[in-house]
Amino acid sequence: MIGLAVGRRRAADLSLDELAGLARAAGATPVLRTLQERRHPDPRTFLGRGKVEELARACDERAVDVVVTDAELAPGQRRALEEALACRVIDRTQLILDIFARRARTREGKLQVELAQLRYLLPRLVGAGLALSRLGGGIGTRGPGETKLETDRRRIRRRMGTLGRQIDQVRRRRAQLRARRTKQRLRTVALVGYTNAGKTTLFNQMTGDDAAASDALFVTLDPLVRRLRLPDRRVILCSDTVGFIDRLPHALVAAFRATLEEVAEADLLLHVSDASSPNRDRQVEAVRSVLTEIGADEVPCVMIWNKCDQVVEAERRRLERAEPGSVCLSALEAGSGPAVLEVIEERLGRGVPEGEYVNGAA
Ligand SMILES: Nc1nc2c(ncn2[C@@H]2O[C@H](COP(=O)(O)OP(=O)(O)OP(=O)(O)O)[C@@H](O)[C@H]2O)c(=O)[nH]1
Ligand SMILES: [Mg+2]
Repeated sequence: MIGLAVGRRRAADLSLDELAGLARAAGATPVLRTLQERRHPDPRTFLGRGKVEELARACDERAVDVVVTDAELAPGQRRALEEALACRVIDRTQLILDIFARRARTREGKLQVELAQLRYLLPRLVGAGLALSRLGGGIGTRGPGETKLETDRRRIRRRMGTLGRQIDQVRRRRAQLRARRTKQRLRTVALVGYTNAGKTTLFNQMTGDDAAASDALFVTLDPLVRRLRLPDRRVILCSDTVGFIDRLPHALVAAFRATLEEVAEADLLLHVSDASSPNRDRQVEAVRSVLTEIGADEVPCVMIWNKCDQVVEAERRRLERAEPGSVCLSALEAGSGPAVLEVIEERLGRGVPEGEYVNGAA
């Protein structure tokens, strides 16, 4: 893992912690970590020369396969670093794309990830170094990153066109489903939030589902929708979806538009945030900026401060004051599901038309 503290050291440090989490999610074991404070990245080698030499020795000693940089590298910098370090060099964006490629299960998910990878690759084809041409296992080599790279741009563009059309079909199908729901007058609530905030854990508490939740980044990729019944007997739809991250690669946001449109068209968002994270404020900001990017910033939103079992009482009170209408809870506790349903009921408004009550099992 290498990072460059151009601004505040602590922020760069936390960002490297997150990068290590991402590397683990991609199946790698982080063994080394380098942070250099500099006013500007070195135009040729990103890190300063002395630092590069030091790192080269360390990489050799620890038999490092891949070096991950927290910032995006210019193609020339990547090539120079790969030569100096004698190993593959990838950046944070590629690492995230790699995790998505590993985790995608549905056809839709796979199409979206492949499109995102190609979008990322296309402008970087010229001057692509070892990372893009070398075959082999390990992280950063999945999907279109491995075999198709010797092919020309035209072929990639053609493939992007095909993928785009297939994803459009998926979008149309989703839009039809949404239209049907609107006709049934079912309201939708979407859980959004930073990756690992506890969205799926809360979703399970609310719906009685047992979707996979775990202490790894980007566990959920494909959206999950369930019907559930509010205390006033109204039936609504609740969706759990892919988590956001700081500097979420734009290529991914663009490719996941079909998935993210669900969020933009929801009646209410529950923004689940890990209140115990040292990075909490930055995470909240990152989620808000993705919501804006996908056109969901106008959707009514309730802040859910999760993991409050890890937060002292005074801090909980401060959080609730800072965000009017927000709720502190712990999704690990069984009471959190019903508590959130009460909040939803209140926010969706009482006194809804008869048609919104659906009989039968939720
Ligand atoms: N201490 C504590 N841990 C929690 C709480 N809620 C969730 N967790 C843990 O946080 C981790 C992440 O939970 P998930 O529900 O998978 O998070 P997510 O937001 O769905 O994450 P992704 O799908 O990966 O984006 C798991 O290890 C949960 O057990 C909580 O209230 N308190
Ligand atoms: Mg999840």
